[in-house]
Amino acid sequence: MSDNSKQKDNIYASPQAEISRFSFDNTVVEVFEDMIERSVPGYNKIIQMTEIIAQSLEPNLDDANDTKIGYYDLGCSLGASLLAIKRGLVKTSQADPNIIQQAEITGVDNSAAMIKRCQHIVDQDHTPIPVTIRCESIEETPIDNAMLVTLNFTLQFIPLENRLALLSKIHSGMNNQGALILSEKVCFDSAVEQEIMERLHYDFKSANGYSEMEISQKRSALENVLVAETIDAHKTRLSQAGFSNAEVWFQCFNFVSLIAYK
Ligand code: GEK
Repeated sequence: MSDNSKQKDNIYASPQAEISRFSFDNTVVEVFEDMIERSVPGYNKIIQMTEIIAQSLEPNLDDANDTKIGYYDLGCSLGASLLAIKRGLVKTSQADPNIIQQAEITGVDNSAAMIKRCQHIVDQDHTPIPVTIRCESIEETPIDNAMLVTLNFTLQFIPLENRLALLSKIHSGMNNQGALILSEKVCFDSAVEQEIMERLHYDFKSANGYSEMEISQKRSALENVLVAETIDAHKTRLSQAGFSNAEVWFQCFNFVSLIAYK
């Protein structure tokens, strides 16, 4: 399943006397593409569909080209989601070239190592929509006239008590046609469902070449770092933040993606 051109994730392949808290440092950045593809079922599908969703939204474009329309990828890592948005907008520009002058894509991540590599990747893409990469906490990022915001597997790393404020800020900064893609690892109220989904996720990782020890050491490193919630908890919070609709558009085992409209 994995692509040989990517550097292989071996971070937890040998036994570690003490497992430190997972962090998005240089070691993780080096293997990140391989790690996320082999660990998150449906990741590539979500990225692919982000392009389609970006294209599906209909911004109010004007001939004067003076209203900037925001597209934000919060927790952008190496920029996979923002590049998918960019591909979608480039296709949109074939029908309405004004999008090239009006769209502004912003990628935000608070890992300096991730941002450095992300900027390098983004610089290789010469299609015409401008992209700005910012190294800061997404809790600090101003959101302005946003058409699409992606929070792909990032809200799960934000302290629980800060999540509503973040979603409320995103909602306030969106225009009336705007949408949010929220992708997360989730947990379940039902112990049986939890066990089934966790086992299937384990089997997915195992089929992708991770050993039992790697899976277990990574799980320990992520404990209290990645805090998953139920789909209902996400829907309730999205509604509290002001979103009118929040629907699951994708699920694979304990990984889901929701789309919420302003
Ligand atoms: C993708 N969306 O490939 N502010 C900014 N960034 C943060 C914060 C924060 N407070 N907390 C964590 N991050 C990507 C994948 S990875 C998901 C997202 C994963 C960043 C962190 O540095 C990392 O790059 C990203 O969120 C989460 O579509 O690895 O499971």
